[in-house]
Amino acid sequence: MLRPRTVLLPSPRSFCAGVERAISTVERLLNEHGQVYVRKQIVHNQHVVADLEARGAIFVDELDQVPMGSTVVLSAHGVSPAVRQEAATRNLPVVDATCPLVAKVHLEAARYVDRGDTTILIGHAGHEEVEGVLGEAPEQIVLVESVDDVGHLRVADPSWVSYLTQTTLSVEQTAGIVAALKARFPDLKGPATEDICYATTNRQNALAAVLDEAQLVLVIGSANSSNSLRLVENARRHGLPAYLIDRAEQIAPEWIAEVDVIGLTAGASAPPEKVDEVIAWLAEQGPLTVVERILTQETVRFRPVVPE
Ligand code: 2E4
Ligand code: SF4
Repeated sequence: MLRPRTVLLPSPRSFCAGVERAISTVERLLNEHGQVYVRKQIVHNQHVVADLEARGAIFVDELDQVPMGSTVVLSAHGVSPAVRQEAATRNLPVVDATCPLVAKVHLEAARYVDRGDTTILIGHAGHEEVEGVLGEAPEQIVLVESVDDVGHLRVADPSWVSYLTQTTLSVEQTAGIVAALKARFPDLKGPATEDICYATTNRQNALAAVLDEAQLVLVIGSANSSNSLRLVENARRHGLPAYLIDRAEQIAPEWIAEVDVIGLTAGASAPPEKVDEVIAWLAEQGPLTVVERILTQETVRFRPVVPE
């Protein structure tokens, strides 16, 4: 038995409105048809994908793996116009589970590009959301990942530059990049409201509120989940050991051996049951006190997806 421990549970954590909506879209189609194709992981979480797969969802990487005429769900991270075009060409009815807050970034990108701006997208290379937004105008949207990248930017006309961001970035890191962009391009224009979404921001702020007390941070989420990774990074920047885990069994005994206070949170795509399972596992190791730290209540809900 280990010594008594406290778990601090920041709230909000786990599923956001966009994830709930994307998962229920697949569930509804499974209830109606028993089977449905989904392009890419509906959200970046192993458990969610495995559970839907067991219930009949077929996840594919690209649309050419979907038989002609079969309905295909597009994941919460959004797609480029080229993917929509391909679906139309292949006669695939599309059910679009793109989060409305990602769709908003696409609309902004199209607007900036239409008025002729060089559009700078702050985000992580290779991420599906970034690929989708870049696809709105590959020759006019430039990706920037760091302050360093800002120094190397080349733009057609420095007085016609706009920026956008991926929805799941670190609020703090992004502020530094935006400041560097503004210093380089004084006429820089940006979105009316922040592109980093409410769920990403709330999860980061809620975790930040326990970082002074915690000695270790565990973030439940999968390795390709951008918003979950940002939580781990924020905790590490605060000087704490922090780990991303999918399940309790991944917790190494030495992580918790000398620790009295653990901060435990979950990314926006990680199911709430996984948090309960980790708490149950920690309680098996020794006496445990669980304290929830509610920073804010989330009331955002999105309308269900309407088939196109
Ligand atoms: C769509 C947009 O983007 P990230 O890798 O964090 O996605 P994940 O599926 O982990 O989280 C939900 C989500 C979906 C976040 N932003
Ligand atoms: Fe939408 Fe934000 Fe959730 Fe992503 S994290 S699905 S952008 S609400």
